[in-house]
Amino acid sequence: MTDILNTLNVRPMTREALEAHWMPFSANRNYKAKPRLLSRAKGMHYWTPEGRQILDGVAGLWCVNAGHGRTEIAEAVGQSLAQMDFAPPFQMGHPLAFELANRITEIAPAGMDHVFFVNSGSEAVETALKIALQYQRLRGEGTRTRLIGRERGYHGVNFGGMTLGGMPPNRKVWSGVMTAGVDHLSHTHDLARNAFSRGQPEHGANLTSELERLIGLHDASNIAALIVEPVAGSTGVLVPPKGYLQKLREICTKHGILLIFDEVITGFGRTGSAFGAQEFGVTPDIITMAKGLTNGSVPMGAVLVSKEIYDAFMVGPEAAVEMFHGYTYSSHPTACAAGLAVMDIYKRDGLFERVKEMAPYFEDALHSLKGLPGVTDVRNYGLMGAVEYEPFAGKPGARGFDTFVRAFDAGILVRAAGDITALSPPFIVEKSHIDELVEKLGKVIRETKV
Ligand code: PXG
Ligand code: PLP
Repeated sequence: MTDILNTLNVRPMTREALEAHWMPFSANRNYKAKPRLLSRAKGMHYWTPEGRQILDGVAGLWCVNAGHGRTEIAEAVGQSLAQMDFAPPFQMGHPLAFELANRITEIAPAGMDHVFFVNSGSEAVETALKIALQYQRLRGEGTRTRLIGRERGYHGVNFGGMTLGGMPPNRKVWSGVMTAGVDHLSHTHDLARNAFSRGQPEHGANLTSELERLIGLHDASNIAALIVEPVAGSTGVLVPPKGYLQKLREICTKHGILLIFDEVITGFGRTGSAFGAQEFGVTPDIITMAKGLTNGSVPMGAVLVSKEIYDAFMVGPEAAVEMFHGYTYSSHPTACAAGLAVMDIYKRDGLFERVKEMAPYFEDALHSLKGLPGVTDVRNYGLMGAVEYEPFAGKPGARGFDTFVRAFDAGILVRAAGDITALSPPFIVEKSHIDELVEKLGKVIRETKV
């Protein structure tokens, strides 16, 4: 195989060569002093430029659900690029976009049947919020401008999603210009009562009473939407307590508040169903998705809405634009081609069912880490899992990062979320891969120097 690094004249990765690239969400100086470079991927593995094999325990970044190096995707993308590199998405269209929207609605919860394309999870969230606000105006409820999120939620990094998310570092610096009129529910993470839960924890459904409290405070007539992740991913795999999502749905319906599920991580099989909505038996009004939509191969996100919402927009003069929103790269043909190839793979290989098959083994393996020094919790759902640690004294987050770095040295890729190690392997994972992941992570945990 010819190496793209040669084809594109990539210079040797000296310290100097690393300087120009300002890396996202990274400790730039720490990384550049001791880089962790990846240059190839296939199946369950990455390889470093020196040829060291790394087992992928997080599907890249929760996105490579079907495993790496799928030739069908590469071929679809190459052919699509050669046939038509770009098509303007405004007032114009191309068949791949319409087809991909159809394929998504085929696996979506019943009644959710229109898709708006964007380029990332963050854009999906901004789009969903704008749809929610305009929808409320269109149905004559224009006073509904408040939005509600949840602590420890992650909804991307743009202004709306950052404000609605509940990650303090993301909110602190830009707090002065954050979206007005936002409130938050408490998160559901309760180690005192739910530590070492397998699947959905028993305690916490009563936290939904906070939504009723906020409705009492602000009045329902001022609230447009609630956004939550069915399982919070980025902040460390927070599985919804039994009955919690159902209760949120009931309250939203009763008060005319739209329920948005941010399924950027949980979408496309991660929980064992196409969407968390189906897995937990709760149909929201809007679903945001990204990541697994193209198996991480080409940036793409989407917003799925109910027929009721779409129909509310289809009013006014037929030649008038219904929503003043869209991106240059909305429904980009390259991304659509990737998405279509991915939908075929998920279906043909029965990958969502495979999550259900592998989940019990993954659960048992992960929970075998209970009792190791410093481990305060192990939790899981589908092929999402997390191990939480007692932080190093006075250094929150340091233990999670140290674990991630030493795990990489040991040959496994995991994700640090504060003092939590998150795992979300590709759905092609075999029992032997799970054994290797847990064995190596266990060794790293045992060798931690407190
Ligand atoms: N919503 C959710 C629920 C997400 O998980 C986004 C929105 C934003 O998507 P984009 O494509 O704009 O990144 C995400 C993304 C982590 C991690 O460390 C997770 C994400 C992104 C970066 C890091 O777990 N999720
Ligand atoms: N900034 C300028 C000056 C633009 O012309 C555009 C799009 O035309 C944008 C930002 C938005 O870019 P995008 O559509 O890729 O989100």
